[in-house]
Amino acid sequence: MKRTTGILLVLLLCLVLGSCGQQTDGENKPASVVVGFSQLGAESSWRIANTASMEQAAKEAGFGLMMENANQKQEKQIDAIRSFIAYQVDVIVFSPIVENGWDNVLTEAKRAGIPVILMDRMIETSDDSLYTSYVGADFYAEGRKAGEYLIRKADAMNAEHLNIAEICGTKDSTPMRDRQKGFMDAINGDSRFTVVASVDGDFLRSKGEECTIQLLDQFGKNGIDVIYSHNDSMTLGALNILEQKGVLPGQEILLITVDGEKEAVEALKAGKINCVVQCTPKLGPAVMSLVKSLTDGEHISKVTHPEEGMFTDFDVLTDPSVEGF
Ligand code: GZL
Repeated sequence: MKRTTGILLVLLLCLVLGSCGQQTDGENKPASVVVGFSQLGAESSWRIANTASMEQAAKEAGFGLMMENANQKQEKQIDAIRSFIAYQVDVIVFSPIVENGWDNVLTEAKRAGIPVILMDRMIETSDDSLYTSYVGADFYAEGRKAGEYLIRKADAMNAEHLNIAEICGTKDSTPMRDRQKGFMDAINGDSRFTVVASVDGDFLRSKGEECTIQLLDQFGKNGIDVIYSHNDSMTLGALNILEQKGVLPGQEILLITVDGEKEAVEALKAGKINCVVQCTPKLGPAVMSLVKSLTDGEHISKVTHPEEGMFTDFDVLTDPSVEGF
C-alpha cells in the first residue's frame, strides 16, 4: 500500500518533472529493488559514459532505475531526490554537481529511511550520516599525478622555468577542488613553476575553447608553457584553438589532462597531449554491488575508490593497454 501511494505521487511528479525511469527488471517484471538516480547532466564524454555504466549495471542487476538528468542544475537534483523519497525508492544514488547545499534534502531522505550513495562526487557536510557510502575517484591523487608528471617532464626538458595556465572544472565541485589542490601541492616549492592563471572552464569543451582564446590573448603563445586542464572535454577544446592559432600542442605548449576518453588518448599518441590522468566513468557495477549489499542488509564500506592510472609521453604508446574509454 505504501509504495502504491508513492507510485501515485511520483507519477504526478513525473508529469511535473517530465521524466521517469523503468521500474521493471531486465525481464520486464516489477523490480524487487528500485534505485532513484539523479545524474547531474551530460556535459562531457565522461558523464555520458558514466550514465551508460549506471544504466547497464542496473539492468544486469535486475534493479529498477528511475533516472533524472538535472542538466547541470542543483535545484533539479534536489527536486529529483524529493521525488525519489515520495516514490519510496529503496536506495538513492546521485552525483552532486557541487559540494554544498545538500543537508536539507538528505535529512529528508534519512527521515524517510532511504539510504543515499554518493556516486562520482562528494558533498561537504558536518553530518556524514546523511550518506551511506561514496563511490568515486580520489581526485586529490589525480591532481598529484598530474603535478608529479610535470616535475618529471621539466627534469627531462632541463627546463629552467615554466608558466602554467590552469583550466578548472565546475566551480565548487569535488573534482575541481581536489584536482587543483593535488596538482598545486605536488609542484609547490619548485621554483621552476609559476601558475599564471586559473580560469573556469566548467568541464565544457566550448568553455575550454573560450578559456584558451582568453589565455592566448592575455599572455601570448610565448607566455604559456603548460596548460593543466581538469578534464578532456576542456583540453580538446583548448587543443582545437591552439591548432587554429598555429601553436603546436604538446610541443610549444604542453597539455596535461584528466579523464582518459578515447579522443584524448589518441591525441596523446599523436603527440598533441603529453599526459592523460585516468578517471574511470564506469562506476555502475560498484554502485549496484553496494545497492545489492544494502538491500540484503549487509554492512557496506563508507568509501570506494576505483583503481586508476595515467598515460604519458614517457610510455610506450603503442602498447594495447594504452586506450581510452
Ligand atoms: C569526475 C567527473 C568529472 C569529469 C568530467 O569524476 O565528476 O565531471 O572529470 C565530468 O569530465 O564533467
